[in-house]
Amino acid sequence: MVGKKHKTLGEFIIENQTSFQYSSGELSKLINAIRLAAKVVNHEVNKAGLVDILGAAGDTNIQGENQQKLDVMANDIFIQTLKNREIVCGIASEEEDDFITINSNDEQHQNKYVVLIDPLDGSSNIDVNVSVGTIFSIYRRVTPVGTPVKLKDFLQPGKNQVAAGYIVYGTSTMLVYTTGHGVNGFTLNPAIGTFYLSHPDMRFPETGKIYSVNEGNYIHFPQGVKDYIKYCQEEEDDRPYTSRYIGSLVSDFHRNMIKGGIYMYPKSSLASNGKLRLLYECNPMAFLAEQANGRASDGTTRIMEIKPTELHERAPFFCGSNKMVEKLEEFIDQQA
Ligand code: P6P
Repeated sequence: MVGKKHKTLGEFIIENQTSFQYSSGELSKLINAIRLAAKVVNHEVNKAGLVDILGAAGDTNIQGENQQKLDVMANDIFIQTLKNREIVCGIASEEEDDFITINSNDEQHQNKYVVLIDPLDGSSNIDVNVSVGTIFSIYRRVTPVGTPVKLKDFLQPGKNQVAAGYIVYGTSTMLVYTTGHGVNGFTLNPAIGTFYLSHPDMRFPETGKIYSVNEGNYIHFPQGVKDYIKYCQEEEDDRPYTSRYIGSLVSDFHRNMIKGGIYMYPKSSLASNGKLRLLYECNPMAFLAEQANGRASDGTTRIMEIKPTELHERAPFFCGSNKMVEKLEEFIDQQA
């Protein structure tokens, strides 16, 4: 008997075409471009151990981090794929110092979307075979269509996003994204290169028992965060919680969305605004979290309300099950 046919990502995009607000099919084409790039990066990531592609590429990015060859390769693949589709007017990337202006063949192009990406998040895990991911965020431009894109097109608050998502290159490769109508997860069948709808309507449980933070930085955290971590460890009610931290935001987020939990990257005496980048890490993950009935803040302010001032600015980031993030915010508020 033929098994139940799972819907493919392509079928899902066509079915939901009409729900993309004022989309003339361009947003669908954009998601399709990301789908293609995800398959190419997946192929490279999966064979990384077999060819001499591991190790630093010898350069450092604007973050001052050693660029791994796979970082650079993933960046090039996503940028080239998006350029080829002539749907976007600009791209910003963790691996690019400045934003990239896309001048379509037709100078008076009508491309109205900008894309911001972290092409390979969790890159410190690349050489040790731990899952990594790609994060993307999509906005409509705010400057006139047909003119060169400007910085203000990228410095929009996260609440303006029209779509966001991630690809997690893990034990299986998944594409998880939202266009503002809930969150859906698609699993790649590598044998035929097709993504199937495996996790429809993903939602954070209202609360959970997993907290994810690099406890090695504990002594540097603000007092409110220290108090919340101790709260998670107390023997009371449904506690102590379990500590799970992969060191790859996409993987920690994905597990917590399925099982319930909170991910924390606080500011500290070592990093006054935390480590995660607001535009292409915090905002897309915050959009997904809220669309999945979760919550995302910097400890006091909703992440998607923050007005960005720089392309690579960082923000403290707390994200996950609603009740857990609310509890964390209470502890921070008590120390305010
Ligand atoms: P730390 C990866 O570099 C990343 O941006 C996130 O994916 C991850 O959660 C975090 O940084 C890990 O940072 O300082 O705990 O090693």
